[in-house]
Amino acid sequence: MTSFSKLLKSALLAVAFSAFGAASPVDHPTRRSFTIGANLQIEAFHPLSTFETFGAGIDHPLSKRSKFDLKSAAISFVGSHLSKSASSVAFKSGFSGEVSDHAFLAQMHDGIPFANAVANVAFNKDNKVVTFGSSFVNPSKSFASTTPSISVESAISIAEKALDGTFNNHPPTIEFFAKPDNTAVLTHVVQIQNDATGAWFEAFVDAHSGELVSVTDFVTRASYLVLPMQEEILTQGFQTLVDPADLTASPLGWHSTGTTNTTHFETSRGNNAISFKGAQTATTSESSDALNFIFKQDPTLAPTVQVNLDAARTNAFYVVNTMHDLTYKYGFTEASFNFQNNNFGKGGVGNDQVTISVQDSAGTNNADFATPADGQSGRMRMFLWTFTSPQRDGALENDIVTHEMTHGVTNRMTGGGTGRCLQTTEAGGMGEGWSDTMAFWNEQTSTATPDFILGQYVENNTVGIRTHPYSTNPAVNPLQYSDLQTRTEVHSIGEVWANMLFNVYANLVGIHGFSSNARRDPTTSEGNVVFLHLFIDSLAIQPCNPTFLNARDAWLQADVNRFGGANACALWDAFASRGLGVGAANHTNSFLLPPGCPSS
Ligand SMILES: *[C@@H]1O[C@H](CO)[C@@H](O)[C@H](O)[C@H]1NC(C)=O
Ligand SMILES: *[C@@H]1O[C@H](CO)[C@@H](O)[C@H](O)[C@H]1NC(C)=O
Ligand SMILES: *[C@@H]1O[C@H](CO)[C@@H](O)[C@H](O)[C@H]1NC(C)=O
Ligand SMILES: [Ca+2]
Ligand SMILES: [Zn+2]
Repeated sequence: MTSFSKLLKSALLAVAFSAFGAASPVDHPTRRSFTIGANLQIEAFHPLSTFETFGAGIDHPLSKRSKFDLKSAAISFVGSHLSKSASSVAFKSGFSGEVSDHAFLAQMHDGIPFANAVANVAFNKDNKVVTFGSSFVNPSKSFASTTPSISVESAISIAEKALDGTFNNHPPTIEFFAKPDNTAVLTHVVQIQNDATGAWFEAFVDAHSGELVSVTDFVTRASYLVLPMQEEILTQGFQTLVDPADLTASPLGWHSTGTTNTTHFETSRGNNAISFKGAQTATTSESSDALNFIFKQDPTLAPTVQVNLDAARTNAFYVVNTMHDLTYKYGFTEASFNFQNNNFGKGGVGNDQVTISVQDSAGTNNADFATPADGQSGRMRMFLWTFTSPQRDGALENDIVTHEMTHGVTNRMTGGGTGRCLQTTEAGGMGEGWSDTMAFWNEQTSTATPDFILGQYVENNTVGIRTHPYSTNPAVNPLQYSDLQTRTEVHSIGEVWANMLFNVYANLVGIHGFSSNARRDPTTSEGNVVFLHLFIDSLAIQPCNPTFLNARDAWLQADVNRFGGANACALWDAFASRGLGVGAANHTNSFLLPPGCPSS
C-alpha cells in the first residue's frame, strides 16, 4: 500500500514540477516559469519588492492635517519616499482595518498603471506609516507609445491561441508591464479560461509587438498535496450543527443574499458560497423544512449516489461558510476583498461568492482554487479520488476544503485584492504554507500542540503526504530556510514556511494558552487567538510577491500594530530556530536573535 501510494505521489509530483518548476532557486523571489501545452514556456516576472517596517511608525507629508485621508496620505507618502511625482502614483484600493489602515497603489506613466510595479502602505491608528512595500521601477529606455498598435481583438486571439483557452469576456485593460531587462512595455490584459483543464490566466500581450509577455495564474492546485483530517473518521464530521452561521460575519445567515432572512434559498446556496455538481442549478435542497441539511454519507456506496452527493455538497458548503465567518472575524471582510455576493454596503466589490463544484468532471485525485480579483467569484473545484474502492470525495475532506479556501484568503489579502501578488515561486510557496497552516490551526484542541501529521482520507494513507510532520522538534522536522536553495516547487517550499509558523504557533500557545472558543471570539488573549490575528494582519501589510524575509517582518510588524510588540521575542525565537534569524538573506540561514531576546 505504501509503495503503491508513493509511486502515485511521485507521478503527481512530476506533473507539478513540469507545470510550476522554477528556473532556478535564485529566481524564487521574482519569477515563476510556466510550461503550457507541449512547447510554450513563459516566465512570469515580478520586480523584487522592497519592504520597510517602522515599528511605532513614521510621519508622512500630510501628517499635520487634522483629518486623516487614506488615499491622499498614501499617495503623498509614496511620492515623497520614492521621489516620484504625484502623477506617477495612483491609489488602486484600500481599507480600514481594526488596528491599521491599508492602501494599495500602482506606478503610473501617462495615466496608465503598471501591472507589476505596485506599492502598499499601512498606517496605524496614530496616523503614522508602519509599513511600506514597493516594486516600483525606473525603466531604462523610453516608454512605448501609449496608443496600442495592435487591437484588443488581436491580443485576445494571440492569448487564446498561446494559452489554449477562450476569452471569458471580463473587460480587458491596458497596463504597463515591467520586464526583467528593465524595460516597460504597454500590454493588453485579457482573461483566458479553459473549462476542460481548469486553466484561468490573465494574459499580458504586448500592445505593439503582439508578444505574450507574461501571465497571472489565478489557479492554485493541490495536486498531490491533500490535507486530510487528523482523525480520518468522517462520521466525526457529521454532527448535526444547528444554526452554525455567525451573524456578525453573515448577518442574514448562510442561505440568503437578500435583505431579510425570509428570502433565503432552501438549498446549498447563499451569500458566501454555492455548492453544486455540474451546473449551478444542481445544488442540494434541504432534507426537511427550515433549512435542515441532514444527509448521512454511506461509505460503502459510490460517492456519486444521491445521499453521498448531497453529503458532499452540504459539507463543502458548511466548511467554506465556516471559513468565511472565521476569517471575517479576524479581518477578511467585505472591505478587505472577501468573497460575498451582497456586501451590505460595507465596502469592497460584491458578486463574488465562492463557487464550489463538487465531483467536478474535469479531473480526479486533485482539487484547485482560482482567485481572480475582488468582484469575480473564487472558484473551488473538488474532484473524486480513485485510490480506493469505492472512490472517495475531496469535498468530504475538511482539510482539503480548508486548504483550498485559504488560497482565496491569502491571494485576496496580499496586494489589495488583485489576485496578482502570490505569483512568484517563493510567494506561491508561502501560499501553500499558509493553507497548511490554516489546516493545522483548525485541528488544534488544547495547549498540547502535538506534531501535526497530515494523514490521508482520500488516499487512505495514514503515513501522510508531506515530507515531514509539522513539529517543534528538529529531529522530526529538520526543514530550514536554507532548504529553499534546493526546493524549487511551491508545495515543497510551503512545507518550510508552514513549519516555521507551526513553531510560532507553539511558542504563542506555550506563553498565552489556548482558547477553545477562538473561532467565535477573536477578542481574547490566548495564543491561538494571537496567532490567527497575526496571520491575517500580516497578509495586508506584506508587499506584493513577498519573500520569506518580507513575510517574517510583516508578522513582527503586525505584532507591533496589534499587541505593541509584546510577542517579538516569541516570533524571533521560532523564525531563528529554523534559520530565518536576524542575519538571514538570500536563502542562507541565520540563527541569530536580536539583542534583548533570550535564547531558549
Ligand atoms: C436571521 O435568522 C437568525 C436565525 O437563523 C436570527 O438569529 C437573526 O436575528 C435573523 N436576522 C434578521 C436580520 O432577521
Ligand atoms: C484503507 O486502507 C486500509 C489499510 O490498508 C484497508 O484495510 C482498507 O480496506 C482501505 N479502505 C479502502 C476504502 O480502500
Ligand atoms: C544568492 O545565493 C546564490 C546561491 O544560492 C548565489 O548564486 C547568488 O550569487 C547569491 N546572491 C547574492 C546577492 O548574494
Ligand atoms: Ca468581494
Ligand atoms: Zn494548495
